[in-house]
Amino acid sequence: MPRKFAVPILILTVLSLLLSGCYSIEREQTSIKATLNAMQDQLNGESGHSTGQTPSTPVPQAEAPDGPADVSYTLTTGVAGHNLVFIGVGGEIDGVHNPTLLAQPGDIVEITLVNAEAVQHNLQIDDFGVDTGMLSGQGEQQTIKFVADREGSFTYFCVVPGHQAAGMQGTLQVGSGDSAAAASVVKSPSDLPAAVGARGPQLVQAELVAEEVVGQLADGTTYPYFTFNGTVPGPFIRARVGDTVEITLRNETSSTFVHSVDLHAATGPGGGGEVTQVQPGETKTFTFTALNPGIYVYHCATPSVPHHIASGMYGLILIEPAGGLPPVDREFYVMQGEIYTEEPFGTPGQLTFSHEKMANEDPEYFVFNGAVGAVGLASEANMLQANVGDTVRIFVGVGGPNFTSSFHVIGEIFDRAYAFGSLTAAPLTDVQTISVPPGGAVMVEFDVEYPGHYVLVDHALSRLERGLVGMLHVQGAADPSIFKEGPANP
Ligand SMILES: [Cu+2]
Repeated sequence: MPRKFAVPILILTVLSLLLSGCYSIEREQTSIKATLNAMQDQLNGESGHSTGQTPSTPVPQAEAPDGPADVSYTLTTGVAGHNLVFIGVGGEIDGVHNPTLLAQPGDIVEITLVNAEAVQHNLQIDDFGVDTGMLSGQGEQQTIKFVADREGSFTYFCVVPGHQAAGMQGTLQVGSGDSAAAASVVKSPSDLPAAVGARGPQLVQAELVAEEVVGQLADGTTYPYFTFNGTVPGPFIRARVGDTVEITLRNETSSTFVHSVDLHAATGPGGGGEVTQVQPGETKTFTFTALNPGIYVYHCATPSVPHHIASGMYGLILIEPAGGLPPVDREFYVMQGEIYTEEPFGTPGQLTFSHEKMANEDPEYFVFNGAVGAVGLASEANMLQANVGDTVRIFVGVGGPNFTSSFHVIGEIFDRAYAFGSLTAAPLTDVQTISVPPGGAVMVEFDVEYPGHYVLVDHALSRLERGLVGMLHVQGAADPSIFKEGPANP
């Protein structure tokens, strides 16, 4: 009997460790450590300037153009936590880590790299055949000059082994500035399937696609997200108790990590996590019967699991009770998570994931639906909208991976709160704030009786200053018997 379970578990563990994110992370960390050690040696062990292992001979340039540059940028080298970065100097890129450099097709582009420490670095753009040559002395600098003769996104990076993986890379964007803007990963809180209602059990099929995308975390700030179907949270899956649910997980060919899915609504090994470890380019399918109604979290279950979750791989699956849920006027889908970056909150440019801060549960960002102010503050398109008199229902989940939400809507009271996602227990009534644990969800309902803006928060309000805020906008006539400014009897 134990043997029956031990084998698959062993296989799973080995597969997970060898083939998955863990492997990549370990490999990345090893190279970062090696890099840091090398830097340490160079800074401490050796004395002064005469020590560079590689002579700093400039590499011949690919026919530098004549004439003045149309755009010129200066970058210096630096360290951000455990990562190495290029840092912008002057102008709009000043202080920005791995800034996106902009040029128009045909521009003569000049990029100067200044070496900040007595450590080897270079900057090269393979697409244009240019390279600063290896810099090794502190303060040493070299300029490359070339014609950006075609439109597109091109990578600049440091060629020293391990440095690109450790973070030394950025984008040269030639042409339309629009495409330089990072993709939005924000899931609209209004994007939910229609209610299941009173139908009988049937087959429900859902396709999840693991996509690794650089997305906008805040204005001028991007983060390397892991997503289901390109958004955070992933798609809202909706079925009813007794349904046969067929889940297909495809991992994009462009992915660099293994991914998987564990649905808390599924009864079976790992909630599907064991049979869905998918390599890049691979697809796997499994089927479960929805035995218990409720509102459930699903998430990636590939080591390092908290890395995958913190990077955005979570969503909700609703299993409606027989007969469906009572109809309401508005339904919304909101999930909370934390993001752990090497760079402090508010740093512009492309940020990098910090395994150490994640392990220490010390996030830089807290977000609803994946990005700072995503739900209605950063973009009105994602605001929760309702009219006076509506009954509003919000499905609130916490992907986490670590922090419990004290979910609250400022200026409203939950008429009904379905704690812990149970839809069969009687709801709590007249609730101000409800706890939502990581890997848990709730359903709250309330009538909106008065117009205005109502702010969604985690009442652990320090998190508001780290990006965790949303907005419900209620339109309609103001009823002074409910609320008014001034004394009761003027
Ligand atoms: Cu994953």
